[in-house]
Order: sequence, then C-alpha cells, then structure tokens
Amino acid sequence: MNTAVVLMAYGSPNRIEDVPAYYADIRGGRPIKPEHLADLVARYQRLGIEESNPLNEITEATRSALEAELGLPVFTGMRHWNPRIAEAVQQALAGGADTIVGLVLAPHYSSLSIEKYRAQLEDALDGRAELRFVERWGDEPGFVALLAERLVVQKHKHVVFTAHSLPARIVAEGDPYHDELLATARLVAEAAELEDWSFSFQSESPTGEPWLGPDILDHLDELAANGVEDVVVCPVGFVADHLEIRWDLDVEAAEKAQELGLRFDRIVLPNADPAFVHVLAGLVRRAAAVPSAG
Ligand code: FEC
Repeated sequence: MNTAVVLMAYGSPNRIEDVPAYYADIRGGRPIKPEHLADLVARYQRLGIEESNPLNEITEATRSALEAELGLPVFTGMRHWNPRIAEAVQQALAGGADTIVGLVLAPHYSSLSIEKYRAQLEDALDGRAELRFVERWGDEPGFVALLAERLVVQKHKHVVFTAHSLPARIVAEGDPYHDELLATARLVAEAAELEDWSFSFQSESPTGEPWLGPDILDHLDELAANGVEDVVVCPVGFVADHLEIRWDLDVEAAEKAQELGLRFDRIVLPNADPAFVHVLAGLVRRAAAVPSAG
C-alpha cells in the first residue's frame, strides 16, 4: 500500500487583487453585491493580508509538521483557493499513491462544509486510488484535551464556545452540525471543569436567508444583561488564526465587548502546535489502517 494524505483547508487569498476571485469561488457563481465585496476587501486590507496570510501560512506549517511526524507525503488542498484540492490529488497520484487519506482541518460534519470538501476530493480522484476519508473528529480526545488545557487558567470566567454559523435550513434537513458542535463544547467544558459556559455562532454571511444563532454579537448583549463581566471565547469549529478569528472575534466581538464593559479574551488556536499535529497524525494513522465502509 502506498499512502498519501490530502490535507484540506478553506483557503485564503494571498493578495488583495485575489479577493474578488476568491469571493466568487465561495459564492459558487451566485451574484455578489458590490458593497459586500468592498467590505471583504477592507477587512483583508485592515489585517495586512499582503504582508502575511495567516491561514495559508499556518496550513503549510501544519502540512509539513504532519508529513514529518507521519513519514508519509502530505499535500495541501484548498477548498476555495490555491493549491486546489484537485492539485493535491494530482500530486499524490503522480507520486504513486494508491491510497489517499482525506482529512479536513475542520472538526465537525455538515453537508455544507465537510461534504463539499469530500465532493471536490472524490471528483478529482475519480476512482484512481482508494479514498479513506475522515468525516468528523470533533470528539477526538486529544483535540478536546488540547482545548481544555487552554481554558484551565480561565475557568472562572464565562466561556463562550463558538463555530462558524451556517444557513438555519440545515437543521430541518437533519444535518448533525449543530449537535456535533454542542457535543464538543460539552466535552471540553467537562474536561476543563468549567463553571459557566454557553455556545454561540459567529461569522454569519449576508446571503439573504436566516442563519443559525445566536450570533456572538447578540450573545454578548445577553451576557452583559445577565451580569457577566469576564468572557473568554473558545472557538471549537476553527483550528487556525484566520479572517474569522482575527476580524470577527479580535476586532468586531472585542469592540462590542468593550462597548458593553465586558472583559474579553480568546484562547490561542491550535494552529500548527505539535500537540495538535500529533492529534491529526493519530486520525490519519487510524484512517489509513481501516478501510472506510462504502
Ligand atoms: O482567513 C481567510 O482568508 C479565510 C477564512 C475563512 C474560514 C471560513 C470557514 C468556514 N466557512 C464556512 C461556511 C461559509 C458559508 C459561507 C461563507 C462565506 C465566507 C466568506 C469568507 C469566508 N467565508 Fe466561510 N470561512 C472563511 C472566509 N463561509 C471571506 C465570504 C464573505 C463573508 O461572508 O464574509 C457563505 C457562502 C455563500 O455566500 O453562499 C456557508 C464554514 C467554515 C468552517 C469550516 C471550514 O473551515 O471549512 C462552515 C476559515
């Protein structure tokens, strides 16, 4: 058996000029309002995307550390930017892989998230190698322990677990995303022995339909009204510092907390921390050892 790993991430534009094409990819051909594009460009500009691109850099650091730990070739495939998932598959096949482990750097399954990565991977693979796909890993003990460790010193504060929101219609469609997020939050809260915690969504997109809530900004209002003074955010649906963390939490939510007189902090994300890479390596080893059903 000749195994390679395709490590998948959301992807991020490297330059400001890339933002329109990147946004168009995310929208999948649906129209973009000029004011929404201008707003996105402004966010990337404020974060200094030209000087450094956290998501793509952290993904590369994770890829190379995972490759070193596994002793297997690991190729990065981005869902919305370069290198694309199809390029990663091409590289893996060119290197002689007959078995590919697909792992997404997002822990919770949704038809609008993990399933989209899988579709790109399967299309590119087109049956040319065996696929062993890791569908979800939000309850992986090493991941739970890693987040819990980051909260132990903050355990007397109110902890808000967060994840990317998705259109609310997924609940009626039976999508397990919301339940899986809450399960991770509960496991981490238990492991860190938290006294007071809640869950909210973040990073809703202006797509014109209702999204899952409460949104973190409304949730902060509610917490302040209930007398909470100290908030620490623990994102469970993201594993790296990127726009949704550095803008939506570090700028937007932090400003809102300041207006409300709340002390506001967040945990350091797993990024390419060796302990996190070790968790990913365990997921790959297990998937490589066990052929997936179907
Ligand atoms: O740092 C960066 O440059 C990229 C950060 C980034 C991550 C990310 C993760 C997730 N998203 C998920 C779902 C959606 C859905 C839509 C959507 C839209 C955007 C836009 C940007 C963006 N997302 Fe994202 N997401 C990131 C960035 N996302 C930029 C477009 C502008 C905006 O809304 O602000 C709506 C698509 C549509 O319009 O139809 C749905 C989910 C995740 C977490 C899982 C994962 O990482 O794959 C779910 C990182």
